[in-house]
Amino acid sequence: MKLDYSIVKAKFLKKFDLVGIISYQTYQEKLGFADAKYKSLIVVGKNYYRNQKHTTGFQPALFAQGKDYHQVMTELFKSVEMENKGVFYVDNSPFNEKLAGYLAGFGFIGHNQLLINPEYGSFFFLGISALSEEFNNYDQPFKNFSCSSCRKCESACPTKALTPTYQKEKCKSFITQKNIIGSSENFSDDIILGCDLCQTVCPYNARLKFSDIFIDSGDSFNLKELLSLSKNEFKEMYKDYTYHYLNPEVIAKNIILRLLYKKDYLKLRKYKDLILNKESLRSLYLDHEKEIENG
Ligand code: B12
Ligand code: SF4
Ligand code: SF4
Repeated sequence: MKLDYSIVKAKFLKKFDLVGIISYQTYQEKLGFADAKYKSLIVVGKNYYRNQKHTTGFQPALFAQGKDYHQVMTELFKSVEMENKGVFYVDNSPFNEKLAGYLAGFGFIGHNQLLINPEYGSFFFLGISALSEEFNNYDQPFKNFSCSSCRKCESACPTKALTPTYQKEKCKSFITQKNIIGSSENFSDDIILGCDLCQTVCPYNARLKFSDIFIDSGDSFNLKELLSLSKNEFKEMYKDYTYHYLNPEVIAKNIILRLLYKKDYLKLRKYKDLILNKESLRSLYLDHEKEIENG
């Protein structure tokens, strides 16, 4: 028996801001592959836009502020009152979530690479539940909006990662989540993990309402703590935060490069002993030592 589209959608809409149901076959056809693992995908979106407090420290981008969104989205999914609602994935899924969201009618994929909805802009997380049942109806892609001739995100991108089209290796969000240095423009502001610049300038994000659930913000990182904790200690201490999976040295590297960008040598010197105890950050510091001495 087919599941009732309207009933299931209404149940999910009690917990999520955006809900769409698509056939797994349609999704596969877009990507050009075929397996019979599932019959349908329930795609969900949750607004995470909030007022980013202007703390003085080094901060993560909005997606990584406050409680871990993978946990929050999973809790919301579990609270949907329905039996056999499928296997739920957020982010770390085998699915291309933006493509699924596009097919589910959430919006269009913008030049900044993000899925944009006319009401929620692009500041919403995506999740997917995969089911072995068919539904009696499916959603359709949404066709009325596009970037048109706007290229504000391209002009705002500090690393030219959108010129002419997206290049992951140049993107600050990528560089700041990995143990790589990248160009100095990656460290031209105090957001030292992830990046929101191509979203904040987007006209579709100009008048958004705040999230009803992602309300914490104002997290900032402490270099001394990052340099003192092992990966496991960091993971345990920040287990409820989005960035818990990172090696603290990656975040420390970003702060050190930010201090170098600002030529804040005094602050850097303050941490010299701790930096020199960390093998991988040692060379980064020593490479710049001359400049620091002269600074
Ligand atoms: C890997 C990844 C990253 C990487 C690489 C990002 C990239 N753009 O390639 C890094 C670490 C850099 C990253 C950064 C960010 N990410 Co990210 N990321 C992912 C992840 C895990 C996989 C994306 C991916 O590589 N897909 C595979 C490739 C092949 O697909 P693709 O490049 O998107 O292109 C396909 C589609 O877009 C489609 N397509 C493109 N245009 C069109 C047009 C039409 C009409 C159609 C039909 C299809 C289509 O075709 C392409 C080929 O299949 C997804 C979660 C997931 N499982 O999907 C989150 C995800 C995309 N990220 C997300 C977020 C929030 C971010 C950041 C904003 C975080 C931040 N503040 O720093 C930045 C944004 C950077 C940017 N401008 O893109 C959200 C996006 C939500 C949204 N509203 O769009 C996701 C969905 C996570 C989630 N569960 O919410 N991310
Ligand atoms: S996330 Fe930042 S670096 Fe990446 S494309 Fe957007 S503005 Fe450029
Ligand atoms: S800033 Fe303009 S070009 Fe970039 S995603 Fe938004 S509407 Fe599209």
